[in-house]
Amino acid sequence: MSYKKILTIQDISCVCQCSLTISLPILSACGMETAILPSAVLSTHTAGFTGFTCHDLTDDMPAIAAHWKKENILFDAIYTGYLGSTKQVDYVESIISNLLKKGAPIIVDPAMADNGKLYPAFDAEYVEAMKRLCFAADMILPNITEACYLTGMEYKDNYDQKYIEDLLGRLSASGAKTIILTGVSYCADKTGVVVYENHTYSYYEHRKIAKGCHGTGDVYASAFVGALLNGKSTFDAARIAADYTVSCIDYTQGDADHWYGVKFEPLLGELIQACK
Ligand code: PXL
Repeated sequence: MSYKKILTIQDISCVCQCSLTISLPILSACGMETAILPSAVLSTHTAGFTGFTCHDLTDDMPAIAAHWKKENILFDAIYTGYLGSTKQVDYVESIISNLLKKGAPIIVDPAMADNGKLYPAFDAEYVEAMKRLCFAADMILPNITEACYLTGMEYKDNYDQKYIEDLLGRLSASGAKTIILTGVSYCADKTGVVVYENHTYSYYEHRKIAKGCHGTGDVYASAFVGALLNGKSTFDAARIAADYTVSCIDYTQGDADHWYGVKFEPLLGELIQACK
């Protein structure tokens, strides 16, 4: 594999394992030069903590991007996650136009909602901006809640294959290209991911661990990008990322003090091996 330089744009939540504190180590472990553009600095993530601090970095983004442009810095891929504001989506679009090598994949995790609800920081205007970004991307990794916000379809806890195909059909009709839909579960003890590529669906089903964990969407997306840029097919990257995420949840389970994230670091060797 050639040495690639990827840019990832998401927040820094200083403690609690999410966004950049997950993506940077995972992408580096997968063998990539990993450049970061922090969208905001928070004391912790916003899911489960109260009183967290948040310093929005929106206004710093244009100057950072302008400096990179002046230095002729170009990236082989871009992967965006949790962004701090609607305006940031505009800046991300400008970075996509100006700082990517020709043909560089644009991978977007909408990272805005889960379990039927938007995260506290976001509103309808943000959803509209995220639609633009997702439908311009080469690959998106929504969960079912995010796919519902992107399409206007009703969110359901219980659904069948037809519902999932409708969701994917609507995403595709709106402009989505390759879609990796996460958290698709047709029975109590299994879940999985549907890969929609070139009008074909494939499903990778795996064990479901009863208790949900914070940060697993970021572990999944980062591992997916790492495997993909190591030359794996979309389906294989989706499978490798799922297996790694399940291992991380398994490894964390049973430690009540570690409710805020998953212990992904001790298992990086497994991911590196799978990417070979
Ligand atoms: O893992 C997604 C995420 C990233 N960053 C922040 C979050 C969340 C989810 O709640 O709050 C700040």
